[in-house]
Amino acid sequence: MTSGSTDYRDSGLVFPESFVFGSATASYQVEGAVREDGRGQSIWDTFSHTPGRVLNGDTGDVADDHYHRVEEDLDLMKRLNLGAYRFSIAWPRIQPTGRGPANQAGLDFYSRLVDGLLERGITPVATLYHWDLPQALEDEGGWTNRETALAFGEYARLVGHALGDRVAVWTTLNEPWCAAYLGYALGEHAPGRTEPRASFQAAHHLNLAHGLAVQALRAVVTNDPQFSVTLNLHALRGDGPTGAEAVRRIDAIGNRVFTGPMLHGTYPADLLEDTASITDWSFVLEGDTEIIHQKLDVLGVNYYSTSLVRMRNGAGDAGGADGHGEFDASPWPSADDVEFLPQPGPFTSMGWNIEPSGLEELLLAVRAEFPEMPLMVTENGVAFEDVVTEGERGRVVHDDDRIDYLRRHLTAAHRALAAGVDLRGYFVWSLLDNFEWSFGYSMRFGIVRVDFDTLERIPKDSAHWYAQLAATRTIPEARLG
Ligand code: IFM
Repeated sequence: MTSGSTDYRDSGLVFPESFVFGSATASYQVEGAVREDGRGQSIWDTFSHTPGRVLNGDTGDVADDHYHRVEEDLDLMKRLNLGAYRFSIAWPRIQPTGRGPANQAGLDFYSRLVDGLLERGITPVATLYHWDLPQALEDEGGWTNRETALAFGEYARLVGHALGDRVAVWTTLNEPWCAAYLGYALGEHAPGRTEPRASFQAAHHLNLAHGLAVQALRAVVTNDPQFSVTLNLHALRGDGPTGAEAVRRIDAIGNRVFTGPMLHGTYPADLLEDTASITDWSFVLEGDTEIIHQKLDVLGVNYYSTSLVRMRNGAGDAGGADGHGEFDASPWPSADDVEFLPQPGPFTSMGWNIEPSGLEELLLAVRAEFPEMPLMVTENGVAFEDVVTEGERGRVVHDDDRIDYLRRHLTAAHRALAAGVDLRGYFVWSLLDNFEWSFGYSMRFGIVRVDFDTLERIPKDSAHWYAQLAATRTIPEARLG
């Protein structure tokens, strides 16, 4: 495992007083209770109940049953010394069909959650969209339909009105890259569509939804919150003489398609050129980029691994002239001529390479492009095959590999801080083992194990380790059982 140069300690490092240590989850991944208290159907209900879409036919019907166990989970967060909790709000709990008046029971659930956090001294960080689009909106085109962005603005207003006196940080979208490209181009995520042109339309409407949501929230909140978005920015490395061109191409489709309009107020010219064979971007209407370009207080960055890219030998036209069906479905529409190379291990259970220095590189790169923007690592964590053993005081999980992963990544974050990055916090993904999208319950990212038969929570060793870090702001020396 590498973590950059070796002259930097990876334990005993102290984070600044104001640095926030939190943990994150998302509604569909943990809540369950999908048919309760007026919740409508989401695209993930439909997708997970469609045979063949999710490993083992798993669904989020029960998940971690967090909806019913919220008090227990809040107490757990307190015991783990979390300074902040990043959760997402299920749009279909608030508006079962994505339109119309708010469902009070849905608002009440999140209101209780926010109050419970505040009572325990934990800062609420709320995400409006972590992929559970109301199915009724998908039936009208989903994110390919501009109306969805407008509806999102209204949803933001309703939520902001109810919780806008207590939420400290509002995040509009989580990882719009996944929503647009995994959902509408690769088809591995809900709604499972494989339409390259539609995925760019979805990306734009997600951007527009972000801008409209910030505007709506700003108009109704009564406290003084921070506004943000969370992006899974791709940490790209180029291989060989064509590496730089390949990095530019993927950076445009994967990163700058979002940061361009959100933070610079314009779509990058090279993105529009690269994708011209698929779309003319005529769905970007006059005034849209002004709406998308809202002042943000902090940018959320999710980081898990790096990608190594180069141009394919003798590559032809990218993505096919009409953008339909000439190539296998890909999450990189218009970039079939870019090759993603295998990377050296070690790997996580997801098959992702473990490369902590990529986090440092990414934070430095974001700082270089947006020097004034405070940053937060809103997700970082790892799925490994945990082993449960019987300890003196019950069942335990000695997940030294996860502790090692977290320690190395926190060290990388600390290096970025030391290099002058305005990094405000770190959220471990995830608080609980949960529904890992198309992998179902086969991937365990939690620092707390969930027994999916009994729903019992078992803090893993990494949870104790993280609790010590959160309490002392100092990277602990060794594993704590
Ligand atoms: O579980 C997901 C999360 O929902 C979004 N970011 C990546 C995580 C791990 O795949």
